Amino acid sequence: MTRSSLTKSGSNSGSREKTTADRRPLTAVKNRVQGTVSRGQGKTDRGPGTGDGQNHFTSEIVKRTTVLNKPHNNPVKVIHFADLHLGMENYGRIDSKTGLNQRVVDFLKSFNFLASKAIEENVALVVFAGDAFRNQKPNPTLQREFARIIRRLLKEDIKVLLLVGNHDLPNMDKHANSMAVYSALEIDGVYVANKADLLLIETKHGPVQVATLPHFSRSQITAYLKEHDIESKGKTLSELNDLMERTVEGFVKGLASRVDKSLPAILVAHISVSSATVGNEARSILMGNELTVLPSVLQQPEFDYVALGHIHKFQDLSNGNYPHLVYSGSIDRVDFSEEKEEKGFCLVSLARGKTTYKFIQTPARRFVTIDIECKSEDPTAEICSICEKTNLEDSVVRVRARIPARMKDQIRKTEILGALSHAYYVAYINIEAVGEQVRTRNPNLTESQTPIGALSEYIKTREDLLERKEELLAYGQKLMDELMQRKI
Ligand SMILES: [Mn+2]
Repeated sequence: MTRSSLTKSGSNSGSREKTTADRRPLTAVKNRVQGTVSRGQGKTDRGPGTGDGQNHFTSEIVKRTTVLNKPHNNPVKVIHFADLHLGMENYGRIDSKTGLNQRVVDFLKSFNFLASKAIEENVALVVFAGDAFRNQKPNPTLQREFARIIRRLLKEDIKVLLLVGNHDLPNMDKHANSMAVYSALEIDGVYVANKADLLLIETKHGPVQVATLPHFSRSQITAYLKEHDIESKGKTLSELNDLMERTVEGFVKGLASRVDKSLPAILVAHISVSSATVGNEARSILMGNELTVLPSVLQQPEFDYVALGHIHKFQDLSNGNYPHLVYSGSIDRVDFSEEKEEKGFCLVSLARGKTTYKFIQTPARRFVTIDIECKSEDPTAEICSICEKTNLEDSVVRVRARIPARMKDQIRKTEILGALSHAYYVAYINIEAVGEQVRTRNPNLTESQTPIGALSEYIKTREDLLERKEELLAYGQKLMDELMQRKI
């Protein structure tokens, strides 16, 4: 396995040599094409005071004039994954071995599985489509664990492209994104993309063009429009959406026009596509707070594969057209909304005009919902029996039982917990009482009533008792008399 490209990242070995002769002529081109990327060496548009989040949009068109090396004949093997969300800790305890939350261990396990697959399959490039951590401020432990896996890939001469997603973005433009340390260190083989750009990455299987479209918030696009004197005021919401979608389309077409058609090209984007099926992660999309684009905006023929991130469900939106337009989904389950989803990543065989891919499942944590409609006279036993019979090994489980309201007090939760002891984690047990009559308070029943007066009012409301009214009142009076006597 060649380690030739690890010139800067490897400090523990002096014996590595640059062997790839075909790499040299590309360097100049590479730097030019990458000019707008925040890798430190990109000097082209890093004006004074520009932080990591600034110049989010590509501001110049870099034209390549140098003739590139011929691509290799074989396809380039690429892994596309997204939405790692390292640091999600719901439904997890601290793992005593590692000191990490078990859910973090789960996500790392899936990520390591991906790295092993990349090595085993001799992958040349790993494309990450955004949202590395739960938020933009991952703690040092999470950063270390993430870096360890990136290092595993680099050691095998696998190039890594990290696209900035919404969860990676700082609140302030001048602050760093969650993966900015990789650009600050200028680690050879790692590319952090925080703006619309076209990169040329020389992999061990040949050159690959990667067009990058990080997450854009509506306010960023509004600012962009303002900067470019495009009027966005006074428009209706739908007119504004159209304008924003056209703006993104302009970015994509601009990138597509720069693609060298003799080489394979990928578009990687962290964005929501209107035809996608969304889960919990996308509440803001459904609520219209987020920019959404049509598949056709991204599915430009200049590209051979469109690697999407943001939506956690794996899905191919290409609708029979070329190139494939794919959400790889997240590599592990974040919550119950992802219970039924397959989790994994895409192994792409990238070749000009004939790219294919397959979905590979990760060993993601199982989530299981047990829904029970109780019918028997002992709902606890009924719930326990179903829980015991369900395969809950290594699973996060929740129980949702519906029981007749009159039995509500009979539920023994400790017994149900016992019946779930073979699960990895019990999220919750929810008992819903059904058929409970909604009683409205009779306005005539007040504290100023005598007990017998109150009983009389009550009987009036009960048709089934009315014919025995006198009898019931007599018994009631008798009881009251006895009570009064005892008191005395
Ligand atoms: Mn996202």
